[in-house]
Amino acid sequence: MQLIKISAEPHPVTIDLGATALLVIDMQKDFLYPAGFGAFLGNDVTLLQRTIGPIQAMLAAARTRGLLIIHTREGHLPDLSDCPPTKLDRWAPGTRIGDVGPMGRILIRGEAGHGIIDEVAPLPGEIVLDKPGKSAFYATDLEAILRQQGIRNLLITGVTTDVCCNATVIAANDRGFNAIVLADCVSSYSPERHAATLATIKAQGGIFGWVTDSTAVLGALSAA
Ligand code: TIU
Repeated sequence: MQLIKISAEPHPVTIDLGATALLVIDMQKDFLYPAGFGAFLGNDVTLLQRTIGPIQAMLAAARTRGLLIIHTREGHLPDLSDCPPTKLDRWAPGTRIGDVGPMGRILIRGEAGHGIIDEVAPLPGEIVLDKPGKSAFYATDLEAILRQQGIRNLLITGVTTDVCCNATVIAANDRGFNAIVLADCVSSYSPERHAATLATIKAQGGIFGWVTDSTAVLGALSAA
């Protein structure tokens, strides 16, 4: 067992590195690049780009320490058989999942826009988990993988804070995993929703988990 103590809110958190995984959520071109899904929803995708440097630093540290690394990608099968109609029909035709954009069909597995951005690309041997929902636990093997690997703590990074990161944190908490969110490694298309989501996660003594940042985690790792 190798314990590290991370400064966090609402209080410090001590974790065993052997039971800890780094989760990199949906760092896909469709969310971070212009003319992808995020942009079609009316968002300024540049707001997400500040996460890239801190996530690169966390990936480097996790690789050095041999932490389990799991990258996720939101997306659907080409025939949309795994995409509920409710996830399509709220938006105008031409901007929906499966429609054709400059990076291929929006949020469809195998298309260019569905891919993870080069800056945080997975290395061979790292898990890449395709998910059809916002939560990384919905209709995926994530829970089984974590239990088989003896993981209890999740370092949460990726996009967006309020949507896929938040959905995953809530699902992780209900399944008995400690969710530790790195504030500089997550971002939203709305700074207000980013702040509100982090405030909710750490409220009430840490009702969903903890909020920290990459500086605190990297500091704790180098002190270990
Ligand atoms: N719209 C938005 O903020 N996010 C998503 O649709 N998916 C993820 O957060 N990955």
